[in-house]
Amino acid sequence: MAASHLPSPVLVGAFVLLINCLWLFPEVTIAKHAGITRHYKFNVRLQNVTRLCQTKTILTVNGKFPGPRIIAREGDRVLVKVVNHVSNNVSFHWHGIRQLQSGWADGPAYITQCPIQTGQTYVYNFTIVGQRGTLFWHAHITWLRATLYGPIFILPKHNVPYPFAKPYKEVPIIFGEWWNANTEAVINQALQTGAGPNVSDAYTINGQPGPLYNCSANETFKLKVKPGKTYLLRLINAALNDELFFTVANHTLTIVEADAVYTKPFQTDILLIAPGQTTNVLLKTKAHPTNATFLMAARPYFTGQGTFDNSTVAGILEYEIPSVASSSNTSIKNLTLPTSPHSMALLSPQISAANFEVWPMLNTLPMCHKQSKNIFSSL
Ligand SMILES: [Cu+2]
Repeated sequence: MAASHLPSPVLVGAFVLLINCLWLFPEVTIAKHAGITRHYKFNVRLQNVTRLCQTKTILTVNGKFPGPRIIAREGDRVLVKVVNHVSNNVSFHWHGIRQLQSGWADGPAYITQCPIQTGQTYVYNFTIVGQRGTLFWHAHITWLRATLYGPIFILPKHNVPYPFAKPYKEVPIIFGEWWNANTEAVINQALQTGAGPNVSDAYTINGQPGPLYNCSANETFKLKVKPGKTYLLRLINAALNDELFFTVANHTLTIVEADAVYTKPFQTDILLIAPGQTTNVLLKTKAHPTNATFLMAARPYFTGQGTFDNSTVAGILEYEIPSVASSSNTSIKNLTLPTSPHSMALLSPQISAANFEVWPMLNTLPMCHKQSKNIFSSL
């Protein structure tokens, strides 16, 4: 029965068909390497929040301030279902996402879409192509982005490492601006009078103003770290108007990415980040820290006409060292202030222009790849 060992004509035909299919539709063969689809749901809701000893009602996503993080890999498709439970019209911008062939998902109200009305739902649908690093999302109608914002972590594709040693932990550091007044009233007044909007009452790190403002010592962002580890700080400036200088006392930052493009790594003890910009930095913690806590701080610098919020937001870098007392009773007086000339100027009320003249140069980042900045997305 030798014939029974030969492939039947049906099997041969099926095999030929399969080969033809793979030839004609190569995406079938690479499907398992392509991105996946990630689903998020954004419920836009009101929430009472207390800052600087005043409670006010703000718009939030899922009751969180700042809002939830979106995590995806390069090549993934992201679906965000937004449900509007508030009386304001809303829309969301995926700030810096290139939106190749999906411009209708970009988000600016009245530009690429009608805003999402009260009680309505809209699904944003886009694929992240050729970008990896940190971006962020925020509302894109009137001034709702004052409280509606959150990070976007874009990881490299599966089995593609970072072009630097894998960090021990990744942490979002989101700068924002806080007004005690209703921010819609602030922008409406400015539009009616033609003058600039009233300046903010505080800057925030991850929604917290920190100990340098009145009545906010308990509203301080703390980053607990272990000695001798590398942390990836994903910095996002979600402030409305102000370019901010950022530093961590007695620590050096290594910049590795800006606006979802890797950079040639370089070290600095201070950096400038403008509203809408993002950057990733590596922070290597000391193996044998002399103190348990260090300040991290951000503040603007401005030489033009007009008023601005000339205050400093601070957070705390706290080493988890068993032999050192817990930070629960840390007071501002015990904190180590930055000692470098630049950093001292940053926290000094008397700012010397001479100290600042060189700082804007730090914003010129060397890029690894000849990729232009994203010109498709608006602020
Ligand atoms: Cu934007």
